[in-house]
This record gives sequence, structure tokens and C-alpha cells, in this order.
Amino acid sequence: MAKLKILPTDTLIIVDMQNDFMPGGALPVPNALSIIPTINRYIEVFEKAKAVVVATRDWHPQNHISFNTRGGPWPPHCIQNTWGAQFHKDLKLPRDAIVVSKAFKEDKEAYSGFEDTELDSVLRQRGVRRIFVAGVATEYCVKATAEDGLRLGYQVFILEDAVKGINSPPGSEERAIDNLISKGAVAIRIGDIVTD
Ligand code: VGL
Ligand code: ZN
Repeated sequence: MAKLKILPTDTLIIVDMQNDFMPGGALPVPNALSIIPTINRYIEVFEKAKAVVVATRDWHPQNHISFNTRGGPWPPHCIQNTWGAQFHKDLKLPRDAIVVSKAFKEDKEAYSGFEDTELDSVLRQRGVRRIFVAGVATEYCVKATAEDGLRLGYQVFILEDAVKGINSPPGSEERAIDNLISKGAVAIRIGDIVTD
């Protein structure tokens, strides 16, 4: 495969790299720290290409429907304006990164960065055609964001070396990636991109 060149109309979407999803957080994704250096390399490449960098964040109210305190599947996490909802300090987000907050309605879960947000219209305004998805968790918010991207007509790339899943049961992360590929996404790694 010829290497991909990142264009100004491309977008890197970094999903939910927040403290609560890291070790020590309320809902840790195993080994999530290990992808930070690779995400930072992608950020550099996209910045150099003048491509848009988007960071989504899970942004729940205190009494969110997804919390086990309300019968939901998850421990309380990523509560608005808390440490757990902040991006991890080692993530080198550009100053002009677009931050997209999601799942902020008390009675509604939203895994996708496109759900109830301005993301699609912002990308459309900028003429974006291809989205490159990184972050956590592969089986949940990464998958939902990529699926919505495909539905909305974007060409979708999954950055295989820059996503991490909860992977419970084992194999579920790989299954999620295979499922995305079957729907038309393309899985790539940093070596597949022109970086000089
Ligand atoms: C996520 C579970 C609950 C995610 C968010 O970012 O994948 N997973 N809330
Ligand atoms: Zn959540």
C-alpha cells in the first residue's frame, strides 16, 4: 500500500483521553497510557499538515443515566468540571484543537462524538472528507464515533496503534475493529502515513 499523505481537509479525532479512563481513574481502560506517545506523534503529523485536530470528551452530569447509581452499566466517571473529566496531562493537544463534549444530557447516553454535538457541522464547514480516529475505548466511544462517521459519509480510518479497548471479555477489542473494517473503515498504523 502506498503511504497516506495527510491533507488539510483531514481530521484527527482523539476520543476521550481523560483521567477517568486512565489507570487510577474511575473507569480505567487497561494500558490506556501506552497509546499517548503514539497519539502525540499523530498530533504532530496532523498539525504539520494543517489538518484539524478534534478531542472529544465524555462530559456527564453528576446523575447521569449511565452510572450504576442509576442502574446503568458504569461507575460514575467523567463528571463535568472534575479532575476525572480533564484530558490526561501528557496528551499534547494543540492550542487550536476543537474540544467536543458529549453525553452531557442527564437522561441520555451517547457514545459517539457526533451525537447531539456540533462535530458534523464543524467538519462540514471545513470541508473535511476523511476522519482518523484514536483514543478510548475501542469497543464503545471509538467504535460509535467511527460508525457515525461512516454513516455521515466520511472516509474513516482507525488508528490501530492509537486506540485501546476495555477488552472484556478478551477479544472484544479485536472484534470491534474487525466489525468497523467490515463496515468500510480502514485500519492503519503510524508507519502507513508519510511523516516527513
Ligand atoms: C466510554 C464507557 C462509558 C468511552 C464512555 O469513552 O468509550 N465508555 N462512557
Ligand atoms: Zn461515559
